[in-house]
Order: sequence, then structure tokens, then C-alpha cells
Amino acid sequence: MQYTATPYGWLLPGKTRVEPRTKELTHDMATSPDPAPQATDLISGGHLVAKALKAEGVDVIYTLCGGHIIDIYDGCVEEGIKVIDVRHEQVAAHAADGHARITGTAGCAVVTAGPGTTDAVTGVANAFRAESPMLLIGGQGALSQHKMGSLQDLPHVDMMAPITKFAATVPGTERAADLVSMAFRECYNGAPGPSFLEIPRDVLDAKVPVEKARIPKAGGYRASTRQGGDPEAIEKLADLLVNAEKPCILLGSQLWTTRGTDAAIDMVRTLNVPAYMNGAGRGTLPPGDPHHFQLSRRYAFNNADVIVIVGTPFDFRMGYGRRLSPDATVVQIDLDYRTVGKNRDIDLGIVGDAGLVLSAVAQAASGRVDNGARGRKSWLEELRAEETKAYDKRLPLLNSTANPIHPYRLVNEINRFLTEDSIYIGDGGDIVTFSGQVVQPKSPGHWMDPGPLGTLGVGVPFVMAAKQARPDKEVVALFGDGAFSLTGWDFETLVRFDLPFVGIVGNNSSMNQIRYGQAAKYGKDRDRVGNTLGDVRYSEFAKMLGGYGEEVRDPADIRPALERARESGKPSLINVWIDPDVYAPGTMNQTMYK
Ligand SMILES: Cc1ncc(C[n+]2csc(CCOP(=O)(O)OP(=O)(O)O)c2C)c(N)n1
Repeated sequence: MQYTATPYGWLLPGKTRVEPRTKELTHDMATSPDPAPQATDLISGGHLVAKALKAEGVDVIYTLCGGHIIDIYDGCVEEGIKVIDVRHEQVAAHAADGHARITGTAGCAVVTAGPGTTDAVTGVANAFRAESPMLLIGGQGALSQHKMGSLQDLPHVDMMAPITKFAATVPGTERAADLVSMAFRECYNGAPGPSFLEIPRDVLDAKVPVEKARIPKAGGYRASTRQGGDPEAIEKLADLLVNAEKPCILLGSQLWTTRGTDAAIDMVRTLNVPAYMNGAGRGTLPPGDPHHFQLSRRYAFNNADVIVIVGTPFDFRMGYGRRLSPDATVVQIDLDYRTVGKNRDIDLGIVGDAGLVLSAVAQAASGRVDNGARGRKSWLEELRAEETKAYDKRLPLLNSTANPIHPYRLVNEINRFLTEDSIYIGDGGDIVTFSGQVVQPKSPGHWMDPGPLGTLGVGVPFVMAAKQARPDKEVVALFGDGAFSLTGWDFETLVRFDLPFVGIVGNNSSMNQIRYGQAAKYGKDRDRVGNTLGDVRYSEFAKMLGGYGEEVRDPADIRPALERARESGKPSLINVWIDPDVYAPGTMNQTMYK
């Protein structure tokens, strides 16, 4: 093919449009009177980034635009990667985190330099504490203007380093794809987490001969990091569980991260072990399963002789490990060696992939457990009796007809509304603490909460990521009115991208979880400082943005309103007015308020 050189690029035969930026005028061609068609293909940094994203399997990026990053968008067009543009960079980062949780593969957010990147910090921090793999790409001022005071220049890498597994600058256009793949590789080092790359504007926009750039191919730049655990330790754990009289197991978020659901189910059945679940581990066993327990956890931890903690740290949610019987043999399994034995001594630690370890334990124990043995059976019966007692105690509140609506009634209605295909998301304070006790996802991987950073505002972005990644699923989200307000404008993005969901606002016109602490510490006459919200009709907000909305004040109207939201096929908000003067037991027991 013959090309004609123009000052702006190359003109293809038969075309009037200049093809810019794709061919380089080589010395020979420029000087030869009859240039041979030896043009060199050029590729820009943004297009290299998109190629590396594609190789990693990224099919969508979450972003808010800026001049520093538009070449990545152009590359995404080329590679067929969907671009979802949101209204706040925090939303983009949370959505990338949410994508990783739902799909098991790293999510990606792309934001501009300076305030674009600082806005995304909370989302990255949340993914860091929740061990969620994602890549944040941030713009940066041109390298040629380094430290000259260019627009939005900030030390992004220094800021991101403590909350990522890897943070770096792309030093030259040729390295753009290579560094993206390196950043993804680091996301899976031990317990997963986020990576950050900043790309200076001139590095991103420049074009280099394609053969000078490393463009890693799918599957060509990283290996599985799954570790099966020390075989000797696995044998020991199998022995412990075979001989235990009152064992129990807690299945934490890493069980879902490692997609160890089947292995865990097989293990608890083989060894007849009662299982509790937290975080993303919820739903591993469905409610009603003989090994599924929820309300008797404290009793089990006080009375068990062997306690196995899988993929969840001894952090504040676990009372730093102090709530386990001092007489129990404690075993901890985790992807991260730094988590094992942290905050309390353990009797046996195993570093490894939850699914691989549990299936090896089941295999090592198989044929050695007498599931009909009376001792183990009576332990399960004892726990079931505790569950029933706790449930019966709460039953009147779950069915309360009080007006204003009792939060227990609201979360009970939501629990009953969920199907096996409903992904449940909680974003709020006290109302979400209520829901944590009552709402039970019916399938594995169908529960999303912020995780240990406790970040309000994850709800709308998690809805976005969940519905985008799994359009076949129903997404149901419960918000506190305070939490919804943080990222609520991106409800509009859900409308724009046709991502329907059933949203519920538990509206108490307050930041009630904090209000409780103020009342407890400073007295009821001083519990209204800095926590009061207006009486907002969020259903109207939803309708204004093109969604579906209803107001609910009578408990009997909750279910029909939820059904209509489901039927509407739109993003929806059912605004339920709940009693502001009752608090969840979990809120009242928070140690910081004691
Ligand atoms: C980003 C962020 N800011 C502040 C907090 C502190 N905080 C925890 S719970 C809470 C109240 C949330 O209010 P709302 O969502 O309305 O739920 P409610 O407690 O009223 O049920 C606040 C402000 C937080 N967790 N995250």
C-alpha cells in the first residue's frame, strides 16, 4: 500500500482523510524520491494500556474524564473495552473493587491527575483493607514539566504507596503495557489488593514504534499464586477435627475470594462441623442447611473445643481474637502470613488458599469421622437450640406492626424478598447493622459490604459493578439515608447505563449509629450534634433521575413496594421511614461507645 506523507500524518490511497499518528516517517522514506512502503507502526501509551487491560481480561473501566487520560479511552474503543463514566472518582474506584468481588478478577478505574486521583483514594483504601484486587490508573502532569507546577501535579505514588500492594510511575511510553501487567501481577501477591499506576501525560500521548514496546499476551505474564498449605499442618488439622467433640468453623471473605465454596461445603459435611460465615463468606451454605449457623456464634466460640478461623483476621469484628474460649484449640488459615497469629496466639496456623486447604483437610480426614457419633451430633443440636432461642426472642420485632416502622421489620421483609439470584448490598450505619443479623444471602458470593474500612458510600458503586458484571442477577441494596447521600448522584449513572436494581433507603433522617454513641457518652439531651439530616423523599430523587420510587410509612406496604420496584425494571429507591429512636444491638455493643 502506498502512503503519502503530509505534515499531519499519512494519507492512504483513495482516502481524503489523513490517518494521523499511526505511521512514522522513516529517514529513508523521507529522503527517497519514491518512498517504499516501509512505514513503521506506531502506538500510543493509551493504546498500549488498553491492550494490557484486554490481556488481563478487563472488559469495563470505571472512570471520570480528564485531559490527562483520554488516550486510554481511545485505546479502549480500539480494544472493545466498555467505558462507564461516573460522577465522582470515589465511585469509579469502589466500582472497580466491586467488580473484583463479583467476578474474582481485578477491576479497573481510570481517573485524572490531582483531584481525580485524590478523590479515588477512599475507594483504593477500601479495596486495600478488603483485600480486593483492582488497578487504579491515574493521570499525571507531563514528565517534561516535572516539578514545574503543571496542572494537577501531585506526588500520587507517595500518597498511594501505603494503601496499595504496588504503586509506580510509567517512565516511558514503551513500558506502558508492561507496567500495567506488572501492576496486575502484584495485585495477586499473597492476599490480593489494589495497585496504582500514574502515567504522565506526555508518556501516555506519545507514540512509539510498536516493536519497541513489550505488549504482554493474555496468560503470558503471570502464574497462579495459589498455595495449598503445609501438608504436615493439614494432617494436624484433619486429626484435630476428627478427634474434636465440639468443633466449629468460621468461613470468612477469603473463602469467596479463593472461590473455595465447594471445598468448604464438602469439608463441613465430611467432618460434620457447624459453620458460621462472615463478610463475603456469607451464603457459602444456604439458610436451612444443617451446617449453617448464624445466631449462636458467641455461644459456639465460648464452648467449642476446636475453632477454625478461615480467611478473616482477628480484627475489631472478631474482638481482636479475645472472644474465643481460652480452652479451645484455635486454628487459623489465611492467604497472608502476616494475618496468621496476629493479635492473639493460635495453636496451628496454615498459610494458603482457603479452598485448597479445606479440600486437602477433608481428604485427609475422609473415612475417619463417624458422623452418626452421638457426641458430635449433640453438639450440633445444642447449637441449633441456641439458634432457635435467639430467633424466637427476636421474632416479635421481626414482625412488628409499629409505626414508625421498626428497622427489624424492614430488614426481615428484605430477607424474605431475596431470591437465590439476589445479590445483597448493605451501605449504612445502624440500619445495616440490623440487616447483618437478619438478612441471609441465599447463594455464595451474593453478599457485599464495605469490609473492615467501614466506608459509607460503597452502595451505589457496588450496585453498578454487580449489575454490570452479572446482568442475569437481581441486585438489592439497602442504604442508610446518610450513606446514600455520599455517592447517591451516581444513581443517574445507573439510569444512563440501564443497570436496574431494587434500592431501599432506611430513612431515619439521621446518622443514627453515631447518634447512639453521642447519646450513650454525653446524654440524650446532647445526641443531636452533627448527625441530623433533613426529611428527604429519596423516591422523588430517584424519579427525578429517571428511576422508580415510592414512599413507605406503613410496614404492610413494604413488600408490595419492593415487588413493584422489582417489576419496574428500573433503578429504584423505596424510601422507608423507620423509627429513629431504636438501635441495633450491634451498635449498642460497639466498644468505642463503652
Ligand atoms: C465515609 C464515612 N464517613 C463517616 C463514617 C462514620 N459513620 C459510621 S455509621 C455513620 C452513620 C450512617 O448513617 P446512615 O447511613 O443514615 O445509617 P444509620 O446509622 O442512620 O442507620 C457514620 C457517619 C463512615 N463509616 N464512613
